[in-house]
Amino acid sequence: MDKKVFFAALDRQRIETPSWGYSNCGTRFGSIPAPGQAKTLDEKLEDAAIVHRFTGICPSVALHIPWDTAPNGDWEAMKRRADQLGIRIGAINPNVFQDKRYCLGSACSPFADVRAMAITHMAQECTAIMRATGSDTLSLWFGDGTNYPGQDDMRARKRRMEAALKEVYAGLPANSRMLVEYKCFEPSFYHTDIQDWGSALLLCQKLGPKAQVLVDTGHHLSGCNIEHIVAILLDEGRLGGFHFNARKYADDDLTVGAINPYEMFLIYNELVAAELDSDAVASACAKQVAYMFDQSPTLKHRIEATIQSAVFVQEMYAKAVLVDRAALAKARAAGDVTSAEDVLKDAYNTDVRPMLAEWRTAKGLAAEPLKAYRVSGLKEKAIEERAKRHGAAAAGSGGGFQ
Ligand code: PSV
Ligand code: MN
Repeated sequence: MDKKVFFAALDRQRIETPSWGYSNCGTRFGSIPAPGQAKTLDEKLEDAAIVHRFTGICPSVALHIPWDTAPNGDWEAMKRRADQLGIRIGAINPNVFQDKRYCLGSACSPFADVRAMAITHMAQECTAIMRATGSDTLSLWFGDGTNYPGQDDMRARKRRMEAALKEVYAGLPANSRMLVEYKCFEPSFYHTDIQDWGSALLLCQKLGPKAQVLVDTGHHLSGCNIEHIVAILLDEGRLGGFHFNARKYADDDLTVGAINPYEMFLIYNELVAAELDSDAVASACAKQVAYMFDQSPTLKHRIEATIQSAVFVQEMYAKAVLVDRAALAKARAAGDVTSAEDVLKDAYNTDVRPMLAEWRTAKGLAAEPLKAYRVSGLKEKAIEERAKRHGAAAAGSGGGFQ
C-alpha cells in the first residue's frame, strides 16, 4: 500500500478516553487505588492530555455525570481548562443507575417520580453540561431491567423507555446526537430493557436520525459475532459509537486487546471496508463513528493502561487498513474461501509496529509512546504533586463501580 495513503488513514484515527478510566476504577467487589491517580476532574483532564500528547490520537475525554463535577458548577471553566491542555470534552454520560431510587429502573421505573428524575438528569442537567462544554454527544446506558420473573410488565417498560427517550431526544442541543448503548445483562439478572443491538436500534429508529446505537464490546454473550452486528448497524446507517474494552466471561472491563485481539481487527476490518464502500449510507456512517474506551484498568497504572490501549487499537486499525481489498473481492467472487480468509490473515499478521513508529516520528511523537511516558518522569511528578494536594492516603475516588 502507498505510504501516503496509509499515513493519511492513520491521521484520521481518533479514540476518546473516559474520565473514569483515570480515577478509582475497580470491580463491584472493590477497587485498588493506584498512587497518583486522578481525583478531581481537573486532574483527569491533565491525565487525558498526557495520553494524547504521547499517542496523538486521543484528543477528547468523555465525562460521566455526576462522577465528574465542576468546581462551583462552572462547566465553561472546565471547557477552557481542556482547551488549555490541548484536548476537548467529548461524550457526556448521564448516570441513571447508581442512585438507590433507580433500584427498580430509571426511565422504565414503575414510579413516575423516579422516571421524571431520570429524564430531568438526562434532558436538562446533562444537556446543559453539553452546551457549556461544547460536547456534541449524549451517551446513554441504562441498567434498567428486572431481577425476577413477574417483577414488572416488560411491554409497559418498553413503552416507558420510548416515552422517556422521546423527551431526551427533544432536548438535545443543536448539532448533537444521542448514542444508545445496550448490554445483555447486569445489573439486572432476569431481563434487561435494552439488552441487545436490536432493541437499541428499534428505539433509535423510533426517535429519529440523531439517535444511533453504541456498541460496547464487553456487553455481549460469549461467542457473539460482534463484527456482524457492526456490519448490520453500518448498513442501516445507525452505528454511532463504540466502547472498547475486553471480556473473557461477561462485562469484565479488561483493557482492550487483553483477550481476543483478532476480534478487534475483524471489527476494524468492517469499519474500514464500510468507509471505502460505494454504498453512501454505510460509508457516511463509518466516517462519523465515535470511538471510545470504557474499561477499568484495575491493577494497572491508569495512564499507562490507556496509552497501551490506544497503541493497541492503532495497531488493529493499521492492520485493517492494510487488508488487500482487491484480492479479497477477487477471492470472494471466485468462492475461494481459503484465499479470502488468508487475505485477512496476511494483514493481521503484518508487523505494523515499525510503520507506526515512522508515522509517530513524522508527527513529532515518541516512536514508542508507553516507553516514552515511562521515562518522562510525569508519573512520579503526579504522584508527588497529588500526594501533597490530597494527602498520601487519598489515592483518589470518583468513578467506576465500587
Ligand atoms: C455499563 O456497564 C457501561 O458500559 C456504561 O457505558 C456505563 O456508562 C459505564 O459502563 C460505566 O463504567
Ligand atoms: Mn460502556
